Amino acid sequence: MSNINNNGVDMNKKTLAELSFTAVKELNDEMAATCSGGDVGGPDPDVLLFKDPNQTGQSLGLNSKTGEGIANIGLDNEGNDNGFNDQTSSIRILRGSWNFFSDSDFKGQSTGVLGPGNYALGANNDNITSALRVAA
Ligand SMILES: [Ca+2]
Ligand SMILES: [Ca+2]
Repeated sequence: MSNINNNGVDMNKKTLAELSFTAVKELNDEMAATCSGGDVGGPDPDVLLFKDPNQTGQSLGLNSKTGEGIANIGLDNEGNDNGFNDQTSSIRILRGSWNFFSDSDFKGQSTGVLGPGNYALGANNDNITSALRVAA
């Protein structure tokens, strides 16, 4: 008579993205202050952000160790505005599993965890401000 499984999670109502977001948010609350050690714009990126749909337009590479990320995508490694805040319309993930957020410091709306592949951003189009590498 119930859809609730042994973990108390109603799988018919929770999407994978929502479940992932909960786990990542807990990670964020503990680690965001010290884990923003990723790099933007370097060679051999783990992730490419594109300003236009379907992996076209100007791109920005991101690199990070697992458990760290880029707390403000709009700033380059010298702290200067790189023009990429709230501009991303598509993503290519080359390595790792990542979560992208609408606000700085891994807050706000989340895409959910995404592994290697090409993605459109849907509701988060022109909204992404931070990126966290959640798995290798
Ligand atoms: Ca765009
Ligand atoms: Ca934003």
